[in-house]
Amino acid sequence: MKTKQNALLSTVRSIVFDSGADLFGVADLTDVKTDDFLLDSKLLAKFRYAISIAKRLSGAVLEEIVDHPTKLYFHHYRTINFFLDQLATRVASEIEKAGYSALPIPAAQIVDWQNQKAHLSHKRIAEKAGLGWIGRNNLLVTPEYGAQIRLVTILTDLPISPTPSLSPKVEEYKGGECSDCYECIKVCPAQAIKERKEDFDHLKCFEKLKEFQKKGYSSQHICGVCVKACKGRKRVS
Ligand code: B12
Ligand code: SF4
Ligand code: SF4
Repeated sequence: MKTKQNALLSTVRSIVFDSGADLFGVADLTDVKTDDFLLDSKLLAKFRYAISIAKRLSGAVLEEIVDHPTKLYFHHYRTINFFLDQLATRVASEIEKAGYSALPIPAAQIVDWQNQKAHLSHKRIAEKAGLGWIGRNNLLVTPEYGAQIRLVTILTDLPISPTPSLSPKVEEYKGGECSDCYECIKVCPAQAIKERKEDFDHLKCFEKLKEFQKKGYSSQHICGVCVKACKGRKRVS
């Protein structure tokens, strides 16, 4: 039984990396706050594990961003969402073929527009799966690529070992987490990013994104400025 599960996990990992995704991790949901997930509780109860996948954004596309989103970034944003949704569907169907259950969660679909909430938080799952930490910019920051990634999640009942927490890896360099980096604070056009990540001003950020949308930079609420600034381990090497 264990051998069959391990073989399936290794097939899933191959699908993920062969497709061009960049990071992969597994979270045990028993330790994750899920009471605010917008999923039917009976459905959610079926799944003990979550697979978290990250795809790196193009450095060249980000290069063009100065203080607002660009047309290239908007297209890239949609393309990466599409890529992640396709990949999550493939992973889920591979798991289902082997007799387990798996639910791909959309990369960027809003369920509750008033409160700007999706089915679940990909950031929270990715943090638990050891991919990175929540940075001053309120985003999931990875040592490898900073915040220059997009995320997707697949919930499953396939019993798989969770990936270890990132903390030892983070502590290896310069005090860990954001430490003495303040790059995103310097560039945020809304002054929404503060010294303490808990003080991140969600409303100021959201107002700025609405303004960008009204100006016609994109038909969706995107920005990219604090994403471009956040380069991960590279900033300290
Ligand atoms: C809705 C949404 C938004 C909304 C509001 C965000 C929100 N609710 O937190 C808006 C339009 C403002 C937004 C902005 C951005 N987003 Co957005 N967004 C989402 C989406 C679709 C759902 C988020 C969600 O439901 N969260 C549920 C809550 C409960 O969980 P949480 O996010 O962990 O919890 C936070 C909120 O509750 C927040 N909060 C607390 N009080 C308040 C009050 C208000 C008014 C708001 C808005 C938030 C808020 O604090 C919690 C801790 O951070 C996710 C995809 C997903 N399914 O995760 C992408 C996602 C979070 N966004 C992403 C990105 C990249 C962005 C932008 C950079 C835009 C862009 N693409 O250029 C900015 C970044 C803003 C920032 N610095 O945080 C990425 C993050 C990748 C990463 N590296 O972390 C995600 C994961 C999409 C993806 N598939 O990769 N986003
Ligand atoms: S998305 Fe833009 S406005 Fe919001 S925190 Fe990042 S840089 Fe600031
Ligand atoms: S740019 Fe620096 S301070 Fe901001 S989130 Fe990234 S690592 Fe943290």
